[in-house]
Amino acid sequence: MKNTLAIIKPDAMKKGYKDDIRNEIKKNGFVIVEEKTLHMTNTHAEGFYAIHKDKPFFGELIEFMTSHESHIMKLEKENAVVEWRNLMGATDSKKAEPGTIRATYGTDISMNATHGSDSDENAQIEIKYFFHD
Ligand code: FUP
Repeated sequence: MKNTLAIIKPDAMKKGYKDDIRNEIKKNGFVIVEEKTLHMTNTHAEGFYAIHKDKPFFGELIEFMTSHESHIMKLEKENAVVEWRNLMGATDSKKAEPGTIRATYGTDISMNATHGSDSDENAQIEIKYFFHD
């Protein structure tokens, strides 16, 4: 599978890291096939993270994702899901390996700069969610 969904989250957008992160993505051999900047509504964010709706951090997650614009990208590369997750690093920016995007541009487990689909199946669902193709 060649595609995945990447999001530059509100924390990184607010800090002006959009171009730096896009450049890292391209430097690492991904093609940005489609992209758009979007200020998520509650409906967008709650639908996107529906799988986490019973988690204790859900309210905080929705508040964060609707706090500012996000930049949403459909990426293409061989083995895109795994390659993008490797480039992002661990979910918690404090634990992410040095040099990864989350270590470089994120702060902690909630403000972690970027999102990436976790499976080919979810990548297809998430791409459709934001790019109605
Ligand atoms: P990931 O697949 O790496 O994005 O991580 P998860 O699906 O486990 O979590 C989705 C998002 O929920 C994370 F990006 C940030 C947020 N989160 C928290 O805010 N607190 C937590 O304890 C766990 C996740």
